[in-house]
Amino acid sequence: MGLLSFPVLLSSAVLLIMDRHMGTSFFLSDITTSNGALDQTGGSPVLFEHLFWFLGHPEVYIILLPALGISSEVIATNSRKPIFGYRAMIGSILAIGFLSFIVWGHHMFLTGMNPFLGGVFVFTTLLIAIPSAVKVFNYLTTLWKGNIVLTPAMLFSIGMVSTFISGGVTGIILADAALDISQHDTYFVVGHFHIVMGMSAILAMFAGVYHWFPKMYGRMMNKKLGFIHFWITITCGYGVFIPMHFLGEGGMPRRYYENTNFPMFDHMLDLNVVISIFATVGVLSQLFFFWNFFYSALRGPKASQNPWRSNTLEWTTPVEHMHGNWPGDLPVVHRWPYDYNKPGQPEDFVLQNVPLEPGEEEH
Ligand SMILES: [Cu+2]
Repeated sequence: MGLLSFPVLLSSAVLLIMDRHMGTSFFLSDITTSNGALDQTGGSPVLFEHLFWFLGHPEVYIILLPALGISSEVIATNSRKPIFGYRAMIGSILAIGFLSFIVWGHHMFLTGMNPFLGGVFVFTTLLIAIPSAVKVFNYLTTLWKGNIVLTPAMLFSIGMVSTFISGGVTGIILADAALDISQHDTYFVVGHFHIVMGMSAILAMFAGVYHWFPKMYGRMMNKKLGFIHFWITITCGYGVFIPMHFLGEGGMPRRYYENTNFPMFDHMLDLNVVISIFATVGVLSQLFFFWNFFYSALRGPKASQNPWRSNTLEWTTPVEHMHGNWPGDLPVVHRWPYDYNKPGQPEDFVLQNVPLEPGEEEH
């Protein structure tokens, strides 16, 4: 996705340099300055927006998709169940990746672009709700009747599913060209994307750190500090971004340096104070994480070979770091990574390099 989207931004940057220094007018229409009209005319500033958002929307998903992958792994491991709808999960992630390239216009409904074109972008954007919903339902069904183990990584992954839902729902409002008229460039947008993409990506990043920390440092992180970190982080995250939707409904614009200059926003001051308190506490609570991270990396209790009783190959490497990961021959993969609670097995997990027994179904 990066390979396909970043070159477009880079090309537009080149065109911008040419506009500024070589007398071209790719992005300049009739522009009057205090010195009179510019010589260059005939271009379109909206073209720059098109090229920017052709990068901008896929770029959001470049951040989000690894979060979905990490959560799939952590949720299956800690539910002690195969991930529900494995093929649908793969199909959905590919569909989200593909669709992300044909929805950029939903950032531009109010640029004066043709309403028919806007309608096309409404359609493609709303299509993304389908694979996203498939993923959410598959996460929930994976949890359903699982032997759930609430590690900090698991809590952060479930938190990711929560923010993916609550932020996704407001995306349906913003994806609609008509509803977007009153929400565009307000705090509603800020609240929406920070929940669905900012919080989801960060929660899953923490899930990944807590989950693979024993692999990275050979030591365990402190669980209690992890729980404290999770509950304060998610409470403050929601405490910051949910009220922003109401600020947006109230008409407060984003990107203003100083809203107190405008008396019509005064009645929303209290809500902004609430947001600032949650933001301050939320940021401070990250100290629990940093303390836990650095203390555990140096002094934490030694990790066992496979602390989460996971199936995947990384947990078969020796605890001591070594070149090439495995001593001797590379391990051979005999089974998929989700053989949790497989009937007829002595344990509730089977490492991927364990050969299938005679007569054993693959999965
Ligand atoms: Cu977008």
